[in-house]
Amino acid sequence: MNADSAPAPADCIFCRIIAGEIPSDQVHADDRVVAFRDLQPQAPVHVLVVPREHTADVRELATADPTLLPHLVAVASQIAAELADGDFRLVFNTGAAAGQTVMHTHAHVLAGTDQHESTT
Ligand code: IU
Repeated sequence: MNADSAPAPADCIFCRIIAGEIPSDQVHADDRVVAFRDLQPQAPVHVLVVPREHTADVRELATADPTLLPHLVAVASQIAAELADGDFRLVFNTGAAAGQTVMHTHAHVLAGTDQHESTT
């Protein structure tokens, strides 16, 4: 755990997916992030890029480990190039009032021909 991040809640679903306790359709994994397809896709390619270390949201991540953000963007870019035409939207819902439902930092990568239609 990073000194600036709170401990993960025991029931964090994304921590459990990262640990392999819950299956996911994984498209990328490295020592810092994993990426898997969203269960309820809002675009032809809808992947979540999730830091392995638990933080609640991107505000907390930016403080806890600012070097992780450019890596996350690079992974998103690689996924969009591999699974779509390379163009993508990157969305961090941040806080419940902004629509965040899973309180483990994640970036939505939305790509494919009609990704501009998505409201995620
Ligand atoms: P949000 O930004 O916190 O609202 O997004 C959470 C996303 O996680 C949402 O798009 C869900 O469909 C997705 N998701 C998932 O892919 N697998 C799960 O087990 C759960 C949520 I819970």
